[in-house]
Amino acid sequence: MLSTSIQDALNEQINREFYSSYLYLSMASWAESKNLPGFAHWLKLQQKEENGHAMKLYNYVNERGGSVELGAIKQPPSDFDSPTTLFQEVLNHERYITGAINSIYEKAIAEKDYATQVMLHWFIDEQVEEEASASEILNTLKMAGEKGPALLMLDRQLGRRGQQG
Ligand code: OFO
Repeated sequence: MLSTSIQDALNEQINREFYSSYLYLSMASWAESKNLPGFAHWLKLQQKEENGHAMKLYNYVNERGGSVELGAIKQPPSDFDSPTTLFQEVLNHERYITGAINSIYEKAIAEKDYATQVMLHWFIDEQVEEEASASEILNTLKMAGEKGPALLMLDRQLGRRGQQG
């Protein structure tokens, strides 16, 4: 059985994951409008992953006999100054999510909720990976610049996400 405070924290996290999904979909749409199909492809895959994160938490809350409460999803931004600022926002957002996961983990430790701690290990690992991939893309953008062939090459590379296994 989940405590009310862990249940509330997990419900808030479900909302954050759906917001992440919404944010990346909005970013994908911006990339499509800028003729960056590879960026859009990467962001749409990310959007699907975020839905998966929300559903993982949804299933866990139900499995533990809790009740899922879905809140309103806030409106994501729809305009971005450049691909670099967009990826800076991806990285900032993932860092924020890492902080949120860590604070639920701390709560689970304080309440001796071992099952929630074990479930959150997956999210803690996932956040390491997500921050690393956002920062790698951001660094490439900063080094290679956003114009001409460099941007085209990065767009092609991002368009191959999911094909390398
Ligand atoms: Fe991007 O990992 Fe979930 O939110």
